[in-house]
Amino acid sequence: MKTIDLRSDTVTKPTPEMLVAMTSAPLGDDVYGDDPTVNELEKLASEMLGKEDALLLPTGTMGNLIAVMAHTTPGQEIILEVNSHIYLYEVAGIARLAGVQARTISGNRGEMMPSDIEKAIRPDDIHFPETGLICLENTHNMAGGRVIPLENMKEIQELAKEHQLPVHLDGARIFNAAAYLNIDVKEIAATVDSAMFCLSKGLSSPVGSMLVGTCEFIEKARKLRKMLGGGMRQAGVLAACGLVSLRQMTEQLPTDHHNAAAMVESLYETGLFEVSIDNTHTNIINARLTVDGWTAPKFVGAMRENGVLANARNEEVIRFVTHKDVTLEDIREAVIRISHILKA
Ligand code: TLP
Repeated sequence: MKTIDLRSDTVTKPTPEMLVAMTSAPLGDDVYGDDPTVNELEKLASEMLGKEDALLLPTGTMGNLIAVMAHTTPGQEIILEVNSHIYLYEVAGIARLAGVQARTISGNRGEMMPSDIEKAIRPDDIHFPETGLICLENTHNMAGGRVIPLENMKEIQELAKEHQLPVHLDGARIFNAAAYLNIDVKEIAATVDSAMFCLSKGLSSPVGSMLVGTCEFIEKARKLRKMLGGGMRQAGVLAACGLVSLRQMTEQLPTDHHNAAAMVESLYETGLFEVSIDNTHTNIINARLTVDGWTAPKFVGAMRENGVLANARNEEVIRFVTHKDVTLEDIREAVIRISHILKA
């Protein structure tokens, strides 16, 4: 029985082009700044995102942490959405390592209202910490890969400018957002001061994320990356894959989105899940199990026994993620296996 892995787009294997590119990439020592393949990737990423400079990092988590550290000073407060990845899933690195306090705002499916942000910006008062940064996330993971509208990001940008605050985007899946909106990724990046995006998710690289921003910001970030132990040497073997990601793999994302929409429809037809086609913008599906006697973790265990892998969000919701290593046929097969479990 073939295993159908819908746990995350992080499970994607490198493409054959990546494996070839790794073996032929010119290499150097990136801590000395002389790995030509890393330099080429950083140049391409900054051009594609429309920012002055870029930095290759091992993970998105490190990219977000470094962005927070570079934009703030310890003791400040940062504003972020209550279900954001930085707040929920990055091991409180912002508290422990950046030394900042999180001020969370409840969004509407990941989207923060500018008026709520404005209320959270601290006025000058001897008792208060200083607000140092606003963080956004697009696509929004916990909101089921929902795309935050560009208009909302522009309004937040205006507000941040009025208060002289920087804005950082956790754009782990920024290319999915751009594909959904059918716009150049530059348009999204133009609404923020810095952005992190992942090469290792739908873009299929084995390892790697990028941070983009001004030259001054990236210079600071480079030093912080070294401090955190992320200064890699012949990182060109990874950058070679990243170049394939940026040149070829963004074309895969509309297929992943189409497959997710097809899966939502099939899950809906089983009558066993609450799913929303309107909220499934990209490659992430939040499916609420509506069968008595089953919890999401228990069901995830039963799916595993039937060769379908997914993650439970909580007691009720299961997350499925589509990506290049699952085909439409795999998805149809997964839903057949799922309905068999529940009907048995
Ligand atoms: N998300 C992973 C898990 O950590 C949950 C996943 O499978 O979705 N920002 C966002 C929005 C993310 O979804 C992730 C990874 C990250 C940052 C962190 O990236 P990595 O895993 O490279 O540290």
